[in-house]
Amino acid sequence: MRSWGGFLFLLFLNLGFSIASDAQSCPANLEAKCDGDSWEGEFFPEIPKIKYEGLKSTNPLSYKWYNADEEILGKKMKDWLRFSVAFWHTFRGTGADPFGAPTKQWPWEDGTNSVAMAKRRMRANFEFIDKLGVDTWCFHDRDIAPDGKTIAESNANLDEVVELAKELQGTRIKPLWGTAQLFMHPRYMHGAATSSEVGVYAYAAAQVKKAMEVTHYLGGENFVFWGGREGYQTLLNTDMQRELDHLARFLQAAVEHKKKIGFNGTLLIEPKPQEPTKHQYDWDAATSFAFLQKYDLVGEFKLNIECNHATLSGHSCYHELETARINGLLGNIDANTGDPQIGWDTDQFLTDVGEATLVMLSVIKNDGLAPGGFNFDAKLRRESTDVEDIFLAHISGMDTLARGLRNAAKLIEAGSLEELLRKRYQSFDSEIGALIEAGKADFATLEKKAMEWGEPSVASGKQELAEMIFQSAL
Ligand code: XLS
Ligand code: NI
Ligand code: NI
Repeated sequence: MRSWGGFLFLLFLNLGFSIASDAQSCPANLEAKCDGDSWEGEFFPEIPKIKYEGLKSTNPLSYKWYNADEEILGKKMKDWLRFSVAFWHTFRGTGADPFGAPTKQWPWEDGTNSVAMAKRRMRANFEFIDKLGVDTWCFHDRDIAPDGKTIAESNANLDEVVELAKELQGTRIKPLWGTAQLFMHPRYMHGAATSSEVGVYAYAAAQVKKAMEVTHYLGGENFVFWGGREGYQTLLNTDMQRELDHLARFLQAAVEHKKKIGFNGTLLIEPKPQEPTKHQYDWDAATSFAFLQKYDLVGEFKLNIECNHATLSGHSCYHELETARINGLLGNIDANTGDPQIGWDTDQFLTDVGEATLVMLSVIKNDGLAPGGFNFDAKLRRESTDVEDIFLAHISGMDTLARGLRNAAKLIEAGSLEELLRKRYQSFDSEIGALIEAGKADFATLEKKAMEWGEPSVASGKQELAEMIFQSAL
């Protein structure tokens, strides 16, 4: 049995937007330089730049599989993978859960949610990104800058932090994507674009407008819509048709605004079946595709597939990726995984090599994800409380996907799976098969053939062989 109350509370705490009430530390050796955003020390003085050292290395602060500039199937590893740091988990995650207070006491936090604190955190973010050696980051408007009392005040807070982010990004770093956080504030309790309150709908529009503008200003390459509260708790009080119409119009307005401001980034819908609502409208890739088709939004949106969301909807990540890919909708991946024994969005770093290999098979077939990439929508475990753990978690997530890429390339180069697949469908390479695939075989033609052929011969599906081939690449 799932306890939804527990889920909501868990989500609230685990998304990392709750601020520790206990004042956190600021190292004494920085003296007065600890206040405001005037922190002048290094945030990660013990951590060097992370480098590729290969499998022989025993240094945990090194890459064993991820060699950014190495070419695999004609593309550099960094271009296949396009790794990105999720600001909310990495810098706002506190380790709090429904049963306990925050466990993480990052030395740079002062326990406040001030703009000055937001700016100092931003400095930590860019030092982290630089040491990890990745090129992109992802953010929600409200996790990088505090909410104000009015929209104008919130926008001003955001502008101040974004200005610093712009400076710290330099020429190499940019957002993989930005998004508006439309699920935490109580005003969004009935949803944002699907709220029953028109005032909330307008407020959400104002927030998305601004978030899109700052993403554009920072050179962001995509903009995400995750409908955390776009759904329902009970259909008895919900006009589903009206809510879906509102959501579609909201997304249409986002397209219009994107064009108006000259933002060329891809708009992405991130499916998730539930949590925090009992039922989210963007349940999975197929449901989202149907929605986009119904409202004539195909061509304007792609999908951001999150592996943990895939398993929540009863699919594998590979299924969701392939559903998106074959429909031309694979835009980005929120790289994480769930726990096989836990039924909610645990947002763990993906460390399963088999799963990573399947993920990379899809990505290779998609010829990469650009302008999307892999966003580590993943958090440290509650019990991981050393600053170093933030690095270790990302390194292991990056190495796992890099290993998956190498394995997937091996499989593709060996060609045996491809050959198995080709053979399995070869009866459709016949004259009548070609007619069927060209849409020219009517039922009368097929009936005539079936009668002529009699009982068809049916070959083995070779499932065990397929699995054997797959295993041999891991
Ligand atoms: C929550 C989502 C969220 C989106 C961005 O489950 O994964 O973090 O990626 O709003
Ligand atoms: Ni996500
Ligand atoms: Ni998620």
